Parts: sequence; structure tokens; C-alpha cells
Amino acid sequence: MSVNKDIFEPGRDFNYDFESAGKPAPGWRDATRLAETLVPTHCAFCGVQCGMNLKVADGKVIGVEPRNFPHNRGSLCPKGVVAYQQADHPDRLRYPMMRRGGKGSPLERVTWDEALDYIVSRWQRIQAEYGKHAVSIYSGSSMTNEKCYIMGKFARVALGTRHVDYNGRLCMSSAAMAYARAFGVDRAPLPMTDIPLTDCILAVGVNVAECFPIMMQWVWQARDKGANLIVIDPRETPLARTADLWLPVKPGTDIAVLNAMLRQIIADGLVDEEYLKTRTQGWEAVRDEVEPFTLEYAEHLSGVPAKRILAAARLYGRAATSLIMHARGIEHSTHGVDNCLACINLALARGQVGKPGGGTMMVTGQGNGQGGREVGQKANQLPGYRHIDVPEEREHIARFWGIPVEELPWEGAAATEMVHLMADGEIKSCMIVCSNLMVSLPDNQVVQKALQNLDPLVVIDFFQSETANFADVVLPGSVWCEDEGTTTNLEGRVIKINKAADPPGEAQPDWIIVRELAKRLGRGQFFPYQSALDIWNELREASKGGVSDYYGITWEKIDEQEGVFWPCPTLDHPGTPRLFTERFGFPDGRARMFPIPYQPPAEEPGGMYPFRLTTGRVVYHYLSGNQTRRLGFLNSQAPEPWVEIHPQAAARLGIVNEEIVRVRTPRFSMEVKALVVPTIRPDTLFIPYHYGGKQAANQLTNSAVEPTVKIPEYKVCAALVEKLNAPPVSPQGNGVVENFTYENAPKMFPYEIGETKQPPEKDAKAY
Ligand SMILES: Nc1nc2c(c(=O)[nH]1)N[C@H]1C(S)=C(S)[C@@H](COP(=O)(O)OP(=O)(O)OC[C@H]3O[C@@H](n4cnc5c(=O)[nH]c(N)nc54)[C@H](O)[C@@H]3O)O[C@H]1N2
Ligand SMILES: Nc1nc2c(c(=O)[nH]1)N[C@H]1C(S)=C(S)[C@@H](COP(=O)(O)OP(=O)(O)OC[C@H]3O[C@@H](n4cnc5c(=O)[nH]c(N)nc54)[C@H](O)[C@@H]3O)O[C@H]1N2
Ligand code: SF4
Ligand SMILES: [Mo]
Repeated sequence: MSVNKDIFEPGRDFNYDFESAGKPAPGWRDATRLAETLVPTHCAFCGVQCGMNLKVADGKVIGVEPRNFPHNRGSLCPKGVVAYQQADHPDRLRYPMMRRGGKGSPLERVTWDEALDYIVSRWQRIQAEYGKHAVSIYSGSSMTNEKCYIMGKFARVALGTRHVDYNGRLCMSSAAMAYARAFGVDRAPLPMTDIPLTDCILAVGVNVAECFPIMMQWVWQARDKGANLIVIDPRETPLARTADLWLPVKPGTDIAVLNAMLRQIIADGLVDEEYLKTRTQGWEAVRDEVEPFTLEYAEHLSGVPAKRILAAARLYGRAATSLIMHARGIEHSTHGVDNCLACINLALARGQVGKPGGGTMMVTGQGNGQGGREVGQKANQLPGYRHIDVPEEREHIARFWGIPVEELPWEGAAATEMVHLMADGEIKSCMIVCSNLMVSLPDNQVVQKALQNLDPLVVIDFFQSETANFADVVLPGSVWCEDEGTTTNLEGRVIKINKAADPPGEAQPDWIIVRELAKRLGRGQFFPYQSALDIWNELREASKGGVSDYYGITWEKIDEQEGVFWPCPTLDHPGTPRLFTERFGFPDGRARMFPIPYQPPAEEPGGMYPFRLTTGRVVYHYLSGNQTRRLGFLNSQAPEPWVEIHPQAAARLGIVNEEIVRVRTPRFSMEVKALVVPTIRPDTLFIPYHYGGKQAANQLTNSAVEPTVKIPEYKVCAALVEKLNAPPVSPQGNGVVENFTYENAPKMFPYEIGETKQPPEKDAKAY
């Protein structure tokens, strides 16, 4: 074998430039013209927003490598690694399409002019006949701040409709409202890098390992330094499997556990009286409210053994620094706001909020889930987290936009209400940008009716979605790496997304499509943008003086500081990684505490529906799956949905692993593969919701919403699971198991919960 000796010649000069190694090649901003360039950016998917470099050759994105950024420190999860494959994907939408022959005719390729002219002429006719609010916008938070901002402005200024809302309604609205009510500011109060400073993590309804995988490194650092971990979840998630204590709560009953923990903390004298006196108001009412929540009562309501609640209260209550992380497990609830407030009560009672590594941390979901709810695409909101119903704030933004305040619409319908207005015919047309309602909204028979009623339904997406299948006009948008702009990650850190390639075919960045529509509506003067930077600079100005003040955040500063945390009110301000260190966001600087009574979910099991069905995510798919179901590696890991069922329940029903079973709820039924696992409560079922059509979990879910923020109760409804050949079900029972009811389920399934690493019962007294 011959070896090229040259390579091994001692002293050979490789011309290796150590200075620039690992850094983006000079000129990356012009990546489309350079071969083999690294474009620094962030992941397209979850709220962590990991840093990554996209590899570009001949104007195409050909690969990815992790990028060292303060919060991901050079690592990416399985979704991040393949996100780039969306860019040049064969399924990409490349041309505008329309049903020229009306509903029922096929989608045909048309020119941009034909598509946009058609949309605008229809909108003008509808608005002339039925009023401005007959046209609506349904937007999303997987887009940059610039795009989210322009969607809100387009609805209010170009269309003059009050009906604009976005998919964050289904995601962050409970936590947002709770933080606004308790703290006066809706943002996670501390950065991820603070997590290792805590002595105890209480994770409530958050599946960190699967949904925020790269955040786990901070959890592990805390663990390595001795922090305890308590998990409240009906499923023994990967996080729960590593915990000191797992509290397998019945879906929808967390308030019982949280209130009982607080009661115990009071009884043990672990309340921080000084903090409560100086930094909060409303404590007495909270204290009185939790008084009836004995451990036994909480066990009765929640199904969590009293000893575990006691152990959790002591483990949490005795930690010098403690952090409650929470996500959709408690927020997708008809009392989602109260669930978060119950967490906040605990943290305030322990004097934790505002401390490095302490307090509460809502774990925001979508890539720009934080920014998306601040820049004015939400029904009740204007840029800078201003309120559309506060006269001074309306006037401020109307003046800034250059329209008379009388022209600025008032609050419109929440996303979950909008579908009903569509189904009822009050809303005649909708433009959906960055959302896949047919998969993501609850009780999707109603959604289908709503979408079919619209004329035209306009969808901007880069992949044909289940929702776009109902569209009259489909407009091809760009994926995240084909445009630039900013996102605000789950910490409140504003970061920069960079462009690596041009969109394929005739596809366009969303903001250009919207600008062109505004022009045709005769409102072009309000949308004079030549670049995403133009929009950013306008957004900075618009947010100035608001709660989420971005004014001092320039793209240069983002590069220099590796992201900037809002509020950042002036150009020389460094940004604010930690909130509430001195005061909360109210004039008196104090946090508000609210007594939280126990409330059952909207639909409790009983009669023929003995189980609680909950829905959520798996590591391999993202949201409605319209993106990840097309990425080979991810889809091969989870090509179809399943229903998780406990072995005891399965045995009683004669169900074996991988058998196709039927899951029924009062709304609909679906056939799905059974996954018999000991990691779920015996009275609970779980289906991942990332699939469409007959595989959609949202055929089954309950459309009941939280009364104030209108978030759906995705996390619990009554359900039945049965073998395909099961005899017909009567209201008295399903005929397979007699008296298989909620009330006696715990007795029928004595707990054999997969034991945690350190069985807490044994140690409860020691805590
Ligand atoms: N892989 C992946 N990652 C994602 C996403 C994704 O689609 N896929 N989506 C992103 C988005 S937008 C979001 S919002 C986040 C969501 O992140 P998470 O909220 O962590 O994810 P979910 O699976 O919705 O729900 C979390 C957990 O709540 C539990 N749960 C269900 N009911 C209850 C209950 O009543 N009480 C308690 N305590 N727990 C309950 C479920 O068993 C589940 O383990 O993830 C983000 N990251
Ligand atoms: N049963 C059940 N249902 C749920 C949940 C649950 O836990 N259980 N979770 C809820 C939560 S937390 C969320 S966040 C929602 C998410 O629900 P959706 O917002 O409906 O889901 P996505 O898959 O994000 O839809 C985004 C669509 O827009 C496209 N898209 C992505 N980026 C862009 C972009 O930049 N521009 C444009 N024009 N299009 C883009 C994607 O291809 C996709 O088709 O689902 C909710 N639904
Ligand atoms: S953790 Fe989230 S942001 Fe990071 S690579 Fe995975 S999906 Fe992307
Ligand atoms: Mo979400």
C-alpha cells in the first residue's frame, strides 16, 4: 500500500488558519455566491433556538454543524441536525396555486399576479358586502419577529380587520396570562444558564428531554452539583425516569398537588415571611385557600400517593434555591392560567422569584414563541406588548403607524373562537400563515367545516399541509434559512436568523407576499420595506417604551453579545437576562398572589369513557408534523401515531402491544396502534398529536377552552380504548370490563408505578 508521504512530512505547512478556524468564512453574508460557506444561524424548531452553522455550496444548503452558542454550547438534537433538509426538499411548494374552477376543482399553477389580484378582489368584495371583519388572519410563531410583526400590522392597517390571532393561543396563552397577572411581565425570568444554580428542580408538565433536548445539559449540570429533581407528570417521561421523585398525577388535577405542597410548606414553617411581606401582595388569601388541601385530600383528587406529595413538599420546600419549570402539561387546560398561578404561589411563598437560579420558568415552545406574542399578532395586542383596549396604547401605535386611532380595530376573536366564526359564516375569508389548523386545533370536525366555509381560504406555507388541502389559493413561502430576521428564544434572548439560500422556484419570503398584498389593497405606503432589516428597525421603534422594549437591540449588538435579552430600552443598554431581581412589573413593584381553588377538567371520565386521554409530543416530530414527517430520519423513527396504555389496563381489556385498537371519545373515534408501557398511569392514555387525517389525535380532543385566554384543554378528555372486535359499548360500560369506571379505576389498578431511582416512600420521613 502506498502512502502519500507528503502529508506526513514533518514541518509541512498545511496553511491552516488557526485564527479563523471554526468561524464563518468571510463573506458568508453573501453565501449564495460562495461555495462551502458556513452561515451562522439558529435551529428552525423549538424555543431553545440552538446555534448552528449551515453549510452552503453553490447557493444550496447542503448540511449543518452545531455552533457554539451560550445556551446550546455546540450541541444539536435530532431535529436540529436535519432541519436543513427542508430547504432543498422535493416536496417544497414552488409556485402559487389556485382552484380556478372554484371549490372542488384542482389546485393549478398560476402567476403571482393572478393569485394576488384574485385574493385582493375577493377580499374587497367581501369587505364591501359584509364589513371589514369578515376577513381574518391566522398567523404563527415559527416565524421571525419581523414576519409576526408585519402580520399584525397587515391585519389592522391593510385589512382593517379585528380578527387576527395566531397559534401561540394554543400554546403560550395560559402562561403568558399568569405571568402578566402575577409579575406584570410575560417572560421567563431567567436564562437557561441559571438552571445549574438551583438546588431543586420541580418540573410540572414539561417533558424537557423530548421537547427541549438541548436544555437537558443545564438540568444535568444542576444534578451534577447535587440538585434534586421532582417531576409531576401522568407519564414517567425520560426526565421523570432520572428524577428523585415522580408524582404521577391524573391529567388535569395538578392544582390539588400544588396547593397541598404549599399547605405542607406552611405547616413545616418553610415560608419566607420577609419576602412575602416586602415583595408580594395577596398572600393571606392564598394561605387560607390552601388550608383544606391535606395530603389525603390531594391524593383523592390527583391520584398521587400522599407520601409522595409530602416528600415533594419537603424536598422542594427545604431547598435553599428552587426552580419550578412548567410547560403545556399544565397549561393546555381549562384552568391553565390558574395552574401556572398555583406554581407561582409556591415559588413566591419560598421567596424564590428574582433569585439567580430560583423562581419559576415557563418553558416556551415554538422557536419564536416568545417574540411571537409580543409584537402584535395576538388578538388583544399591539407591538411592544401593548394592549389594544388601553386608549393611550392604541393612540401611541395608531400615531406611530400613521393612521387615525378610530381606524385601529379593537380586539378580535381568539384563534379558537375564530374557527367557530368561520363555521358559522361570520368570517368569510381567512389567510393562514405558518399554522396547520386541521392537525393542531381540537375537535377537528368543526375545523374542517370552518375551513370549507371560507371563500377564499388562503394559505402561505412551504409544504402542502392538511390545512392547505382545503385552500382556494396556496402561496409558496420560504423556510427559515431562506430569509433573515430575529427570533426571541424561550429565555427572552433576541437572536439573529441568517439567510443561507434563496427560496426555490417562485417561492417568496412571507413578508414580501404580505407587502405585495398590502400594495394591491391600496395600503402600500404603510409597508414600504425593502428588507427584513427595515421591518426590524420599525419594530424596534414600535416597541420603544413598551413592556417588551426592543429599541436598544440592533442586529450588530446581537452578533457582538451573542443575543440580547429584552427589555433593552436604549442603544447602550446591555439587555436584561434576569427579571424581577429588585421589583416586579407593577407600579408598586410587588408580585400578585391569587388564591387558586381546585377545578376539575371540563370533561371527567365516567360511564362508557373510563380513561383520561392526554396528548402531546415525541422527540422526533415537531408540532403538526408537516415539516418533520417529510424528513426521512425523523419519520422513520416515528412513522405513525400510537396510544400509550398501561400493562394492567391492557391486560384487562385483552389488548397486546402493537395491536391496532380503537380509541373513542364523546366526539369521534380513531384506530391506532397500542403501545403497552408501564410508564403511564393505568387510568390514562397518551397519543402524540403530530399526525394528520385519520391519524390525528385532534379528532378526539375536547374543544373546551380556558375562559379568559381560550387555550384548549388538549391535556385531558374522557376516553375509551377497545379492541377492534369489541362488542358495542353501552352508556353503562364498554361491555369488556364490568364497572370499569373512573371511580373504581384506582382500586382496579393498584399502583405499581415504575419505581423511581430512589423510592420516595422509603425516604419520605428523612426529607
Ligand atoms: N420534539 C418536539 N419538541 C418540541 C415540540 C414538538 O412538537 N416536538 N413543540 C414545541 C412546542 S410549540 C411546545 S409548546 C413544547 C411543549 O413542550 P411540553 O409541554 O414539554 O410537551 P407536551 O408533550 O405537550 O406535554 C408535556 C408533558 O405534560 C404531560 N401531561 C399531560 N397532562 C398533564 C397534566 O395534567 N399534568 C401534568 N403535570 N402533566 C401533564 C405529558 O405527559 C407530557 O409529558 O415543546 C416544544 N418542543
Ligand atoms: N392535541 C394536541 N394539539 C395541539 C397540541 C397538543 O399538545 N396536543 N399542542 C398545541 C401547540 S403547543 C402548538 S404550538 C400548536 C402548533 O400548531 P400549528 O401551528 O398548527 O403547527 P405547525 O406544525 O407549527 O404549523 C406550522 C405550519 O406552517 C408551516 N411553517 C413553518 N414555518 C413557517 C414560516 O416561517 N412561514 C410559513 N408561511 N409557514 C411556515 C409549516 O410547514 C406548517 O405547515 O399545536 C397545538 N395543538
Ligand atoms: S433543542 Fe430545539 S432548537 Fe435545539 S436543535 Fe433541538 S429542536 Fe432545535
Ligand atoms: Mo406550542
